[in-house]
Amino acid sequence: MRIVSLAGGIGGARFLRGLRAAAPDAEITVIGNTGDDITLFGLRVCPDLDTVMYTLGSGINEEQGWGRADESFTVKEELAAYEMEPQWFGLGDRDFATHIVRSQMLAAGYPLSQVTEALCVRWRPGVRLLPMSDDQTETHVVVSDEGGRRAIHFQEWWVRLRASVPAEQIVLVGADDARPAPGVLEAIRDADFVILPPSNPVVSIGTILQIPGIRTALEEKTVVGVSPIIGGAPVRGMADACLTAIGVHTSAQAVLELYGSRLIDGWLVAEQDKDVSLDGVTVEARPLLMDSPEATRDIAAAALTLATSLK
Ligand code: GDP
Ligand code: FO1
Ligand code: CA
Ligand code: CA
Repeated sequence: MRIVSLAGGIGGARFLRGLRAAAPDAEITVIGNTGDDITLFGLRVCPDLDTVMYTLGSGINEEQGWGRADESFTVKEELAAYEMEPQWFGLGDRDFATHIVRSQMLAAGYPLSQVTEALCVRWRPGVRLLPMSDDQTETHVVVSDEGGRRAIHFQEWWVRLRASVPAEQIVLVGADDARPAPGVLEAIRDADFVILPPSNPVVSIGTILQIPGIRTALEEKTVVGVSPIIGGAPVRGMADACLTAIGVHTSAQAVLELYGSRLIDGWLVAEQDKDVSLDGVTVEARPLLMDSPEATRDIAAAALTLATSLK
């Protein structure tokens, strides 16, 4: 069985652990979001790719959901002693090594897809992890404050401002000229079906769908999505602030409508959202909280069963 899954960070990574457990013999290709990527201190940081890699490779800080387990912050403290900015982004010592390897390979001319493959040799995530594109794209957020109206990097809005300032616009800079990374369209074409984990519909899945060619390729396939919104709220994080920015209500119904029935064939919602419906989409209600490995595996198994029945 060949499965393609798109993925953001924490929600995507946790779901993928369940998917790997539910389908141990499947060939899983993950198309990861790189819109969150940022250059800090001259190093290229890819938070969502790393979250997937560390989570599936058992190196993640489980409580936090991002960054390395057993992490220390000596380099960060030393940079702060030089008054180097930004100080609002917490890069740990172990994590720094990943960014150094990545940046060195990028500077030597390797595309991000090959760099990611090289990093995964160490982590053995058990899936093929592809960046959505080798072309650099970055999510920027338009905000207005004392400084006037300006665009800031997504990480500054999310981490420094905790999405407390309304996003007037969320833009994937570089999207128009970006091409899917090598292997992305082929993996979609060859997949038995595609699963959308409960990742952020705007800045994770929505970003991947903006890379020219990806959405159209997915529309040819059987696609089953898992709602990241339960009972009108995100389970974790500030997806509601992202949805508001694009004029979409925070509900399992509105996220399904945002994706649309051209893309989605099956949609898993939580039991309290069982009234969700859209013409052309099969909706099933299930417990959707990924609060244990078993519960997460059951959610992934339900998505696979639904996808198989719709194929
Ligand atoms: P990020 O890149 O780290 O923000 O992670 P993702 O984009 O992959 O996933 C974030 C989304 O995961 C949020 O919108 C959450 O609502 C959703 N999420 C987190 N935990 C759960 C869960 O247990 N169940 C469901 N259904 N969604 C979840
Ligand atoms: N999230 C935070 O809230 N604060 C941090 O200092 C932070 C550092 C960080 C470093 C590496 C990494 O891979 C992820 C990191 N994150 C941090 C998480 C991440 O920036 C965001 O949660 C996602 O990009 C949003 O999906
Ligand atoms: Ca993310
Ligand atoms: Ca379809």
